[in-house]
Amino acid sequence: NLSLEGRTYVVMGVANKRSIAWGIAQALDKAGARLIFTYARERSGSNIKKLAETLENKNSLFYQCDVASDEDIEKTFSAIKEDAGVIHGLAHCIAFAKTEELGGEFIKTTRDGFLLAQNISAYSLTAVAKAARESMSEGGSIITLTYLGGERVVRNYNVMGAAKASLEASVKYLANDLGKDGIRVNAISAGPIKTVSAKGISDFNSVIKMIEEKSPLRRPVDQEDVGNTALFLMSDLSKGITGENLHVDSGYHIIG
Ligand code: 0WD
Repeated sequence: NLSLEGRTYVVMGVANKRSIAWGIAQALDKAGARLIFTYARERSGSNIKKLAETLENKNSLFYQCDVASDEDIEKTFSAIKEDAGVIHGLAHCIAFAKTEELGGEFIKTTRDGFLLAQNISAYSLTAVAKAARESMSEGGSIITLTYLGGERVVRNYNVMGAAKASLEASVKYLANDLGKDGIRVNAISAGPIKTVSAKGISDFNSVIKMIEEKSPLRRPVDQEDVGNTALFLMSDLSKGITGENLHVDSGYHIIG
């Protein structure tokens, strides 16, 4: 069933109440899960602590973790192991690229900008999966967030498209490695949602307009849509699914 009673999940990447990660946290909380939040910036940390007061389960834990640092990841996950014991899943909702590389021609991407986007937005999944595995002795579910721009050319998505392609391939390799431990790894490919990160993409409003006009459901998705799908992927109802890229995008990806 969909109940996550007695289970613990790590949610990485809540910056504020509009973050997709917050939609995921709310869905997992409603299902009875205990939550562990990690954040990069102090400011996000104080936002999350305030937001967490609105959750039904008041036993959340909080850790600062910059996924660019192996030391941070190691420290965070050993603290989590010590403080929370066994964990049952992890939601990786983290991405970063330089704003100036999210518009115009992809060919102008710099080496530094390319590597930065790959480091924070793609490699970090493998790094945190490796660390989280140590606490996932009962098996579980890891999810990450991706976007159609990793499969196709989406105007302005550029360097982040290359990072999402790498992230999506990582999901498959990680799913293969971790399957024998009863750990599933999947991606949710979300349609465009207005968040702080989305503001970095040039001409984001016209992307939303396109969804309203062309997607089968004729509406953009929201944090709740993604949160509920994350709940399904964290629960045993999805126990036969791994290495999958599940589109939560009003069906937009099937339109030519
Ligand atoms: O339309 C959208 N918003 C979509 C987003 C459509 C499809 C996918 N996604 C993806 C994003 O690419 C990302 O992977 O969903 C994920 C979450 O995105 P979001 O909810 O749009 O983003 P936002 O609310 O801005 O949070 C992203 C967070 C950062 O926020 P702050 O403001 O604290 O930097 O990513 C985290 C951080 O919390 N982050 C980091 N976390 C740890 N270490 C790092 C880092 N180095 N860099 C960014």
